[in-house]
Amino acid sequence: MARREWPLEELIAGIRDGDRRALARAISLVENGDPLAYPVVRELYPETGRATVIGITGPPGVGKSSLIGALVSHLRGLEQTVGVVSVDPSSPFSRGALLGDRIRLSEHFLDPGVYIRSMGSRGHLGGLAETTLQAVLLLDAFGKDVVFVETVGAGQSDVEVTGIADSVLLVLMPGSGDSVQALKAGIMEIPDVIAINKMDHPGAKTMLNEVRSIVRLAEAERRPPIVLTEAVRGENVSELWGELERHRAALLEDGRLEERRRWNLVAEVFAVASNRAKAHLESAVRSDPELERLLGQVQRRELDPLSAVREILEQVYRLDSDRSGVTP
Ligand SMILES: Nc1nc2c(ncn2[C@@H]2O[C@H](COP(=O)(O)OP(=O)(O)OP(=O)(O)O)[C@@H](O)[C@H]2O)c(=O)[nH]1
Ligand SMILES: [Mg+2]
Repeated sequence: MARREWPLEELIAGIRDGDRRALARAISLVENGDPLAYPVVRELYPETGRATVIGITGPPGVGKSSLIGALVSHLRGLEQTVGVVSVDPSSPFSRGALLGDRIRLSEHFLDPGVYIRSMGSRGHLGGLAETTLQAVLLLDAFGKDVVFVETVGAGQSDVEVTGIADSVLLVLMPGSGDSVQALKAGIMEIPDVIAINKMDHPGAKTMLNEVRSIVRLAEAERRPPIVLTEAVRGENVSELWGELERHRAALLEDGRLEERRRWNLVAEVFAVASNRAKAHLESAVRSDPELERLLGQVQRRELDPLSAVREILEQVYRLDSDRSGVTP
């Protein structure tokens, strides 16, 4: 089948009019790092900010996609439209994630009120933060009421991906001991809501108690509710949605939602800019034999690391690093 070429104006109008093919095309542009994606998002950006964005993170295989599937069914029952972006930070390609999600979310693929997309990070200077941000903005402009962003909780990348969310849901299951330790040690940020999925497994109650004891250490107002769920049978899914709604309503009530969103957007700009700056810096150094040579000198201990940093920043950005505070 020949791919239809979209003139820019048509692509933008298509998204405004709820044309799924236009949305799919625009998200592909975003995923491929195609410069054509910029004017599309730029035009639509003033129309965004209406969707409820929920980040869903957690270790591999705990049932994040299954739980999203169950939440989607629940929301469709409430006549809400939904977008889902699944991001796989471990893979530059979306194929692996796509296969799993095809199965987990299969009943929703044909529903015109639901748009599901799995994404990798292929060809992206701005990294996953950029791909996700742009995709979420497109789904928002498209008019989805709720947008879920799924990512495997793997430290930095999941923060990058869920940074745009109004609420963050952490999914665990019996046996997610490493995540419990990470929460305890403060390595993993305390989420807004926690689901302990696979409550049909033995050990769910023990897990609940363990997580409870950690959550109790947080300040009272930051203590997330914990819900036991069984995604495959939809058990406690409406309760889980209730907690997510309550979290959002509480934020909305005292103006913290606006504050959080403003803060999130600034953080996104910094995240994407930092990723791009890093990619730019690396390629600038790698393509300049003189700067490459500095790296070799550092490796042979002929030049100290900070002198190399100063030289590189001076050459690449004309930065006087002594005055910019870049080096001590
Ligand atoms: N017994 C049981 N199995 C579940 C439950 N929820 C999900 N599963 C199963 O757990 C497996 C992983 O589910 P997924 O939804 O793909 O998990 P995920 O967290 O999205 O996985 P990744 O995206 O690969 O990290 C699948 O075989 C599901 O059928 C549950 O509540 N109980
Ligand atoms: Mg998944």
